[in-house]
Amino acid sequence: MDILKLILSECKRGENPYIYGTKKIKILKKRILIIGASGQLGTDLTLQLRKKYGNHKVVATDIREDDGTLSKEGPFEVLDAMDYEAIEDVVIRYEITDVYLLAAMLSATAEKFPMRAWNLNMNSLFNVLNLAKDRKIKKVFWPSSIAVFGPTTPRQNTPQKTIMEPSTVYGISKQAGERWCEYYHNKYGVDVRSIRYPGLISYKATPGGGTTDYAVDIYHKAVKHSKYICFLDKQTTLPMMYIDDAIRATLTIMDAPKKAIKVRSSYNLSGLSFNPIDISESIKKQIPSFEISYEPDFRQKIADSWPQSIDDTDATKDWGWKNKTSLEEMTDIMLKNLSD
Ligand code: AKB
Repeated sequence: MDILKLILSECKRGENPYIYGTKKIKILKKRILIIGASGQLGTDLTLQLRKKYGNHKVVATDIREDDGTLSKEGPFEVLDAMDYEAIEDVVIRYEITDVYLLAAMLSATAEKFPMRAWNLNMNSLFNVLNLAKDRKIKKVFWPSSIAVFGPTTPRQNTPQKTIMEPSTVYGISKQAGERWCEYYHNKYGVDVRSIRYPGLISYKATPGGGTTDYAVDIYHKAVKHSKYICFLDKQTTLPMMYIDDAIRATLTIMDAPKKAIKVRSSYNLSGLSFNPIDISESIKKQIPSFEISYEPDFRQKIADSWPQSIDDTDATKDWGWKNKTSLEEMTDIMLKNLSD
């Protein structure tokens, strides 16, 4: 795009720095790289960041080719999160300032491939932290998870700081990642920000390999077959969140002034807490014929080691976090969009 057109389009979106001051200069200079953009969180986050900053400013990348969802409106590249040189090359070519590292192996798959999970989850993080340490990028977002907690953690209203003895490969990698994020911030001044996501529920992209995935799958099966066989038991209460809230949290923490971010490991984030009975009851209100049955598998043990609800006082205090979407509202949105 030539520079005149760029400035004109940015004027229309209220982003012209000459009119709107120095904060807007920062926005104009911002160029974002998303690694692992085709996953569940990445898809919605890429679309939202492009809406906010402009399509051409958000470079989506993934280990797999895109099906058109992300490459239609903006730049897309195939990129391996484990390949430092390849990431550095994209950073230089696109003059990237902020990196969102979303590539990871989630809890259920990681139990099957422990070493692959550890290598992917840790090496990708080091690649991005080292780019920031060498001042090749300015800001990093890295997602942590409720999986950092374990069977010895208090399960109700789990505090920000508490016993953390994760019993899954994924949880161990996320906890180690949190320690490294804090270390890189304290030692090298790296501006890294992180959230401990609960299970995320969305309709644009499906999750892959997680323990909380049932809460997405259930909506797909409800719409298609009016029944669902759940791989977790009926009373398994877990922290969850609708994707719009998770994206809003991500944009808010990344926009917050540096000094507001007091936690440089990762913030607790609370949204909803429900079990398979609760979600099936909310579906039944709209699809009365819906039936659920239970066949718990190895994922039950993972779920049983995680908290049931989360205390997110620090996120509220430091950068104004508040969840919005209720279970009933989420069911409404999910069923409507999956039926279209
Ligand atoms: C998983 O189930 O592994 C993820 C998570 C809670 O981080 N959704």
